[in-house]
Amino acid sequence: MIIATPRAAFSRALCIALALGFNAAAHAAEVVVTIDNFVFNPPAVTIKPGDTVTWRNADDIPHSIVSTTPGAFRSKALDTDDKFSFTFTTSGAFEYFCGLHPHMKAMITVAP
Ligand SMILES: [Cu+2]
Repeated sequence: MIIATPRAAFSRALCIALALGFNAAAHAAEVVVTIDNFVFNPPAVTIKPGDTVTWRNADDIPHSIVSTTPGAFRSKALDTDDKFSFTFTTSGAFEYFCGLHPHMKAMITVAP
């Protein structure tokens, strides 16, 4: 026989709250784009609003991330193993390039 004490009820409510919170957090994904040998990899990423893209420079020379959409996102020069993260809150297609090597181009698509 199970006796529902107030303490058990509280524990159950806490579990539900944690589960809901966990689900909300799990919904927002983080995608990693690696910069290696003058290439953004993967070059095209599709994410949902609220997701975060983290770029990591795996090259032994600096790179940066510059959106072609003015003011959207722009990193400083990233040295080897430096990271830059940006959370996309609005839908759209965001092209970007390396500020130091503008021929390096890639794209983030944000779609619900
Ligand atoms: Cu570069």
